[in-house]
Amino acid sequence: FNLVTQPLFSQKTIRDESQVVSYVLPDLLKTRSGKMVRTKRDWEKTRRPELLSLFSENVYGKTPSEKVPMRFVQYDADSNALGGQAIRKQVTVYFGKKGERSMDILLYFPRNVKGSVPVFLGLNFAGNQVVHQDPGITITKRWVRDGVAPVIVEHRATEASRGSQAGDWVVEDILARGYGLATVFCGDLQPDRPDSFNEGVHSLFFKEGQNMPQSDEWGAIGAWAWGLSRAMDYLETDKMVDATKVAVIGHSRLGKAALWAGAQDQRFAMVVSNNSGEGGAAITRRKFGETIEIINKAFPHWFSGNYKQFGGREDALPVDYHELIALIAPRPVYIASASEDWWADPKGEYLSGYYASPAYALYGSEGLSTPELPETNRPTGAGKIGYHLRKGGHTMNRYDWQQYLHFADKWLRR
Ligand code: GTR
Repeated sequence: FNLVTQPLFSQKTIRDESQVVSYVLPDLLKTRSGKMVRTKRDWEKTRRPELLSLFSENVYGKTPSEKVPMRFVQYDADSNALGGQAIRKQVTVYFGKKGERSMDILLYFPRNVKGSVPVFLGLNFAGNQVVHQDPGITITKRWVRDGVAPVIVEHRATEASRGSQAGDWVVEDILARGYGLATVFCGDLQPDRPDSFNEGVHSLFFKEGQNMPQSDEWGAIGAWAWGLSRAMDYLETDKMVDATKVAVIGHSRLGKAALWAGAQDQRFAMVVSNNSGEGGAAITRRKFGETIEIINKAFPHWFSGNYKQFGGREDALPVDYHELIALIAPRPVYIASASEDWWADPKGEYLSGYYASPAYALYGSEGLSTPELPETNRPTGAGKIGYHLRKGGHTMNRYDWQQYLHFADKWLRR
């Protein structure tokens, strides 16, 4: 299934490499005060926290640090799911003193594996029921954005939406390789529209009388990333999960959220960005495909208010997205693009991995060694940064998962 990713505005966008004008990236290893980072200690003490706050203040908005009360209620268990291949659980996580907000986590574990397993955790676009036909999955009753999945009627998921994005998740393949899968509907955290800040987790943190985030506070991507960390809080309590081996994954807008979650929360042992594009893995100074101006107009609620200042002024942004990838160091990160997905700027996604490599080098880890984009369907990266350019369009599919599982075998299993 392909999400529609056509430009919504007539603003000129670049879709031809020859039109990319030269740009200067912020120096990954130079602090704001002009000092060069030479050791992992400098990185961890100075530059990493500095980059995290620059991304918070200028891009995604600040994630609240206060803890909210949480309660986990498992309401479903099937030890013989998916024709006997899986154990399924569903857990509601209630947030707030009175459980004012909640999210449902759907979990599958391979039935034939003893002990705890590594898990892939990712948000989905239209309710947990889209990931598999399994009749046991609760269909979300929440508001769903138009265009993000088939068979959504008047913003509600229908019975026919069950399994409608199974091709993005390939649950059986994941289980067969000995991994578990955990997924949450992003709309449980914040519905994907600009006027929904009162309906999502933002409202748990609003001050008296507040109903919108301040310009330096988090947007929807921040809330989705926060939800991934709260799902991690749950995973740490589940004996079937090896919480030291959780890979956070996401496609497109939810790939942006996965990267931001992985950057902030070092409990995630691996991060996967599938076609995350602008505001995700892509170098924004290239202005290729989607730009800051376009994304802020189309999705004003995704980023902080402050990010709006950088529309058409990419060079003024104190960070670029290689620094987001670097925040994941030294943990393994996989970035994937698709050959027809020019809107997400495949080359810019690749380059952010390449330019993040010096942060990995501080740990003696290898990143990407050449600025040349590899050919289609030739996964690359012998070190902790993996990359492939899949042939085809903007989606996540079995080919992508095969590479992620392989990469996870290599880095999470050893
Ligand atoms: C597009 C948007 C992209 C990407 C995509 C998606 O419309 O321009 O940034 O996030 O949606 O989520 O599929």
